[in-house]
Amino acid sequence: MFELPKLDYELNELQPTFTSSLMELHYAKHHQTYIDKLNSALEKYPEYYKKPVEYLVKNYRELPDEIQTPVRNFAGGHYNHSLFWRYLSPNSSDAPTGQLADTIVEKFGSFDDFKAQFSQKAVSLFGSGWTWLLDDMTIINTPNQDNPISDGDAKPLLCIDVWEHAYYFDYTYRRADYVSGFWKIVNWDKISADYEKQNS
Ligand code: MN3
Repeated sequence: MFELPKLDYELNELQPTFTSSLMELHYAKHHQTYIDKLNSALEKYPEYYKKPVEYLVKNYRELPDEIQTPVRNFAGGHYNHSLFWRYLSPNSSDAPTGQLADTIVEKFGSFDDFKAQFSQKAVSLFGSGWTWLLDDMTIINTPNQDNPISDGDAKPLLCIDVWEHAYYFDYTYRRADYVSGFWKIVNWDKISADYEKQNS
């Protein structure tokens, strides 16, 4: 059975970007619901409880027909949120370091230009979905709970949840303000280390 991952921080530690109430709703309610629905979708196929969620997201098209769509949505929801929480920190460093910092400058011109492009992509996403920075230095949007690993070899380095449930409680319709706040809690130390590991 899949379980809610523990966070590296308390629900009140991402303020002021996220209030504790929003974190409680998003983590303990929305994320938990994706996990509950994934577990119930797999009831007839308990062998998949033992697989890493990443495997299910990557290979959902190979699964029995009747569970492909629920796995796409609910394993996707579980995995995407697990990545999102992992990329955040109350002790955010302002910018990436090392190899990732160099690659971002090479590809986007500057870290600020990267942030502007990523923000623009997130603010302009229509409907519900996610914005991603992938390790091939592309910035893409995916709809609903889709994850880029289902459709290619590039791996996520950073993502932002742009479903309304991710910000409406704190920001109402002001998605751009949410995206600005997001930059204050990005765990660049962890993301920079991930990148070094993937490229070593
Ligand atoms: Mn969400």
